[in-house]
Amino acid sequence: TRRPTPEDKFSFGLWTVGWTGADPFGAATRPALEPWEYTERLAEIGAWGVTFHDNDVFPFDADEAAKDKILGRLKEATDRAGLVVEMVTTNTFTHPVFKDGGLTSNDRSVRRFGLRKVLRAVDRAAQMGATTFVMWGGREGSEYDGSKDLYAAMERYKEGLDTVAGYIKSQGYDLRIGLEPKPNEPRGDIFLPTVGHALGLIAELEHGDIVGLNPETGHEQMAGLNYTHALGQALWSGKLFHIDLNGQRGMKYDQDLVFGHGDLMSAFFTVDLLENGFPGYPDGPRYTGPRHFDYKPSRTEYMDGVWESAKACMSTYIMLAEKARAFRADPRVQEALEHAGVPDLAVPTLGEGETVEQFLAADDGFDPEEAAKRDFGFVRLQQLALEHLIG
Ligand code: 3MF
Ligand code: MG
Ligand code: MG
Ligand code: MG
Repeated sequence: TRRPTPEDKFSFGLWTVGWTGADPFGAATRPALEPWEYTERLAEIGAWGVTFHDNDVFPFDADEAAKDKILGRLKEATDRAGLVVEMVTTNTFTHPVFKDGGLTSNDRSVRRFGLRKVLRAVDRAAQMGATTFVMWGGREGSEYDGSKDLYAAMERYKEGLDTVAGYIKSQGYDLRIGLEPKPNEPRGDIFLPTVGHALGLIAELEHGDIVGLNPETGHEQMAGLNYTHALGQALWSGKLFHIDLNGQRGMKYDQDLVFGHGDLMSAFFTVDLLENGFPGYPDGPRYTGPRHFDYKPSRTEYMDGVWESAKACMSTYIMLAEKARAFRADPRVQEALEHAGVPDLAVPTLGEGETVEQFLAADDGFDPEEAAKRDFGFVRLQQLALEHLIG
């Protein structure tokens, strides 16, 4: 595979390569490096950007002077390495104070503290030149349904998001918010469990125009859902602001495997959508943002494995992009797509100017028994995709 270049727009969370392997059952298996040590290496292996949580780089209790110092040093390092800080996010899940949530804790004093923490991180995101501010509400949720007034929880979530989005506008920051849905873990059930739920809440916001999504591969798949479909609907809604690519094998804990090391066929069509867009809409919505990885180098690996796994994410993406291009260009595939009726789905069901009355009165001479005999050839199409994928 060719080497990644900045044009690929690959980016990594500092918490990904920076994960030391500490999990609920075991201690860290690797040392922690300084933030600038990670950024230097990421630039060397061909990344274009980095992202971080406030507390990936400065401690929870850092004062403003300490934040200035550490962020200044990080900015220097990323500038020197030619890296973009494309996204910044807030950690409202690690500290015990957030055990019942940040924006939706039952404790109002915690909500006020949490919202301030988010707003301060927004300032820092703008200062670092980020254009996306991700909000993953990992502790917003419950284990026990009696513990939450679900109406109030949505009210508070909306209040929190509108406050943050309104603040971004009032400060004139060039930032958009990306909500990151996840069905569960660490809470038994997390609010905004899927892309669809998040789209529903965004539609109710006052400042929803700058609020969109940051869907993660594994998060949708943990709920048994189709990540590519989630991306498709978010794009259609004009809400695909950012992505978290990784790998997940089935409905279990959040595995954060290397991109492609989970459901490979699904990863192929994810990349196909990101690179080639919607086949019937060449001028339709396209995702042009960062190819951002939110994965974890497995705990079994030491430092070599950290960099090998980061390279693997990028090279998998590059290989899949090449294969997806070849798939779309293959005359056999074009023929199979025609046969499958894929282009026909882009044709409106009613005729141009056809009224519902005309439509009801029209006789199409349609024979459902004959139409039911159609062989769509979807399996052949899928097999061609598989041939390209493993060929
Ligand atoms: C958890 C996640 C998060 C989010 C991050 C915001 C720690 O499963 O995916 O990573 O991605 O908080 O980007
Ligand atoms: Mg995750
Ligand atoms: Mg994950
Ligand atoms: Mg994520």
